[in-house]
Amino acid sequence: MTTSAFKNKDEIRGLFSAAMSEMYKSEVPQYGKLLDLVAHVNASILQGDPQVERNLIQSGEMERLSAERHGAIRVGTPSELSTLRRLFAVMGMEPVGYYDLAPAGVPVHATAFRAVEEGALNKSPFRVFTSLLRLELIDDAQLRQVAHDALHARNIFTPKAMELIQLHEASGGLTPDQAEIFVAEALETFRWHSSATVSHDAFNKLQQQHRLIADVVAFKGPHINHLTPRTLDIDRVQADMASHGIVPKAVIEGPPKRRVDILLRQTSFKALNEHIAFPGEEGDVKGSHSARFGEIEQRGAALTPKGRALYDKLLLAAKAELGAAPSEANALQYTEIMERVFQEFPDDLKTLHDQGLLFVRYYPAQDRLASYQGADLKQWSLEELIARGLIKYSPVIYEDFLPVSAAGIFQSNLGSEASEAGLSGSSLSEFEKALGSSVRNEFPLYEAIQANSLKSSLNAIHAV
Ligand code: OOG
Ligand code: NI
Repeated sequence: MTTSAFKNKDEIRGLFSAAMSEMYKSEVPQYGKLLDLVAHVNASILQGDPQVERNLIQSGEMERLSAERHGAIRVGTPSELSTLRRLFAVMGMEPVGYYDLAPAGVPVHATAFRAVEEGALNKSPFRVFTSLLRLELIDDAQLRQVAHDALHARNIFTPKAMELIQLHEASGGLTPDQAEIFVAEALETFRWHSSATVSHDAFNKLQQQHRLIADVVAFKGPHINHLTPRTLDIDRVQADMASHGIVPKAVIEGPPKRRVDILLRQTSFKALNEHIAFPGEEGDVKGSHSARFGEIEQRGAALTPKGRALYDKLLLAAKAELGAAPSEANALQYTEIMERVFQEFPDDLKTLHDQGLLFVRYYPAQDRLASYQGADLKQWSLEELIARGLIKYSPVIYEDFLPVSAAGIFQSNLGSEASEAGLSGSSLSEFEKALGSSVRNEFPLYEAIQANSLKSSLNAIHAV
């Protein structure tokens, strides 16, 4: 079989993300409400500023505006994690970035499965933030055993999904028919199950240890716990949630509102309390659990290591000044502190670029090139070409996550017992061992986009 007979992996990812969205909307009606609000806000932004719409059409993003950008799941064993890696590979998604949530008191470490090529990201940017529970952090040995047994007794993948994963590995792709079956079978892994696999008593004990532990251990599978569409104005959606009957988390995670968006801003509605049944209790609803929520995101420029270090430094300073976890009680104060502290972060594209704080995509200014016919453009440095308006640039969009923000998202959905005290002992090498492969560092991916764009811009200019 020739490779062209295979279904394109980006298309499989697109189908999967659409199927997941449909499933989640029917499972969590509140999520459908959030989608409506986001669509409403996006539409009014587009109406108010035709330039935004032109930009989106030009960059080919318009049709995907309302498609989800990411989702998240949490798994319990190395084998679950490594099989997920193989499952996501069918859809062209690779593990990028390592996120250690232990310092924020959340007993997981994580990666994001996503497409890495620019063209692939444009086709479907859908990613899955995937956390591995660190069982060793359960200090009660008996409870640790209960958790271990429950996790090892379950199989979160359907036999057909396994078969198609193996087929993909053996032949390098799936035909359109196989891909369609794969999407339906893979979806099963992410479905919600309203009955727990452990006793009510064990469930309570797991919850007491950490709500997250119960969420991962006590169910048949790693239900998708949120999906996240993109909004054109996150502050508006945050402000409007309450009047739409949606309870927002206290603060927007990530950088404050700025002229040049950087990294990632996120907020969510709080996880809903859902009834669950326990084994042996014959459909008698005995308990409840809150795990599933809806989130929105707004992405900005990817920062260089230098820019990222400045972001981390300022975020740390702002959090230290607040002196407590952000909450409803100090939300206004948090926003005031963040805006003030982040004044140290340049907020115009030229300074950000000249100081090497963000990654950019360079492009030749075709309209200006004509007037330089015959000139020896090779003698000019990049700075000079930019100063003469022959090379322009725009920010490369950040495609990854932020550990402090992720911890904030976890905590706002785990209730008040979420601990601020740091846990210790996780490591990238442990995670990679569980994953069965290394995770890619995100910085070289952005670096390559910038370097390639510079190279093709210079080629175009030198060809004049
Ligand atoms: C994942 C939280 C992290 C994000 O957007 O930062 C996340 C989880 O709650 O499982 O999705
Ligand atoms: Ni998220």
